[in-house]
Amino acid sequence: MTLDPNQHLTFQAKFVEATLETLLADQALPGEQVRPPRLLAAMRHGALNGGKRLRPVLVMETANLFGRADDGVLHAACALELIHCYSLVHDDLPAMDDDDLRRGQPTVHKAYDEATAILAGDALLTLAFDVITGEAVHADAAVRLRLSRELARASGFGGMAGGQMLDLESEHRERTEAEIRQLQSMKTGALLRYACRAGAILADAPEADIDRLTRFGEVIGLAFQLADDLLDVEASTEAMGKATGKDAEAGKATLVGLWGTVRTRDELGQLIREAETLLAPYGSRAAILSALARFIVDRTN
Ligand code: GRG
Repeated sequence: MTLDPNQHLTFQAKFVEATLETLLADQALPGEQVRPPRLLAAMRHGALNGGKRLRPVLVMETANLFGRADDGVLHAACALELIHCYSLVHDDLPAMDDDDLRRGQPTVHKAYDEATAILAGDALLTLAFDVITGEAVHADAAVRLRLSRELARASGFGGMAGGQMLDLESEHRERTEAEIRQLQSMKTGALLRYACRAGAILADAPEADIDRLTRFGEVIGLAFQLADDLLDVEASTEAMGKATGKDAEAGKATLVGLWGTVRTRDELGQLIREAETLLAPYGSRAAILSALARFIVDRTN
């Protein structure tokens, strides 16, 4: 195992890809009738197109911190990635961000059509709940129920989808720092928070550790968003594999817009220090998680 977070992500992402492949096979499961080829192809386009797999790898590494690494963890991790992929497919639609490029490739509605992209997003979202409730995820049905409910709340109207609503309402409108923090902690932060929390729950960690990892997820969630806002201002479309400069174009208030890049980098430094303090009790066992937190801040796409 390597401590280079980039290489480690690439290594772990292969397991995520392989599991997503099997989940998105053309064979219908019991209770399903057929998986229509065009819908399946669009779902595969949205999910198997080279994402960094940061969220599932966070689930895997958090579970690993408490001694669990198996196929059930991988399935839970993939459930979260399916939700993330659905959100990107819908976010790219003309009615939302109207993007032609995602992960360096045509967005799903460009490669297929809008109706197919809407259905592909719906079906990825639904599949996530099929996967997270699978018996392999945890032997105890009560834990599977907890993970499922928390996933619904992280991604639904009080989480990611709600954050997207608040973000859409932000266009060409003044927002206070507290309002921006709130919408970002819902839109982007909720899934990253869930990733770290779910890993600890999957591994039956004590509640105090689940709380500690939840705070770690919140801290890296905010760091992820600040880094993303900086990249939107400073990085090229080629480096990002998607259009940049979109926030300013849409007149969206961001923390980088409020603070400027110098203060934003300073805040990022403080968040990384807090993340490291949270991981300190786990010593070298948390080296990968700590490296991933740094990667989030230093990433270039
Ligand atoms: C449509 C319900 C609904 C929600 C959309 C997350 C989101 C809400 C929209 C994405 C818009 C966006 C670009 C937000 C910035 C942060 C973000 C989620 C970036 C993409 O995540 P990465 O960098 O992407 O982890 P990869 O491609 O590596 O998976």
